[in-house]
Amino acid sequence: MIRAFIALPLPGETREALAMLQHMLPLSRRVPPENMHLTLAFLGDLDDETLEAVHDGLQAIAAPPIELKLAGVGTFGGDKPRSVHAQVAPGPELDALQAKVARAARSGGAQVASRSFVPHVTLSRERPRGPDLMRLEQGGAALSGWRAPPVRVEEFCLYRSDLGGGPARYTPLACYPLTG
Ligand code: 2AM
Repeated sequence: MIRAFIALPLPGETREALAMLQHMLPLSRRVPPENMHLTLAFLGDLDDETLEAVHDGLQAIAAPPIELKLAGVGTFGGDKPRSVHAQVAPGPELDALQAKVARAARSGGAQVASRSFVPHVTLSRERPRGPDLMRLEQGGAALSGWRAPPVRVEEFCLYRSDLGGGPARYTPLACYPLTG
């Protein structure tokens, strides 16, 4: 079985801007910049046949490039945040791409959660506590005006995720051009 997900890769300049943002916040266990991405669909463990069917579906997607605007800092988990992320401005092209990707993955036999899509780039998956949480709230508020230079992303990729022993390792299995 292969643990897989579909994401937009981020250009180096965006990952550098995000790494600087990480250092302005009281984060532990930062996501390494080379691992940063914008998840479109998490697929979980797939057998080879399903992976192949998902790949075929993704190859057939026609969609335009995405103009990504990263702006502001957020957390998931309400009063007890469990992760910290850079927010991504929502947009119709991004929503449409995510819907196509999720549909293709489901048609291929993968189970994709149907919860609503909140585009983001995870900066830390550690639960911030006590003083760190307070500093994060203050820092996050102070950085609500944070922006990365807008970028154009011209492909999306199917990734394999290997966990265990330190940070996850993400390997692109295939990338698909956004030229539609
Ligand atoms: P994230 O973008 O919020 O960090 C690869 O593991 C990506 O898939 C991660 O970036 C993570 O989302 C997402 N992911 C991992 N496990 C998940 C799960 N159980 N449900 C939904 N998304 C998950």
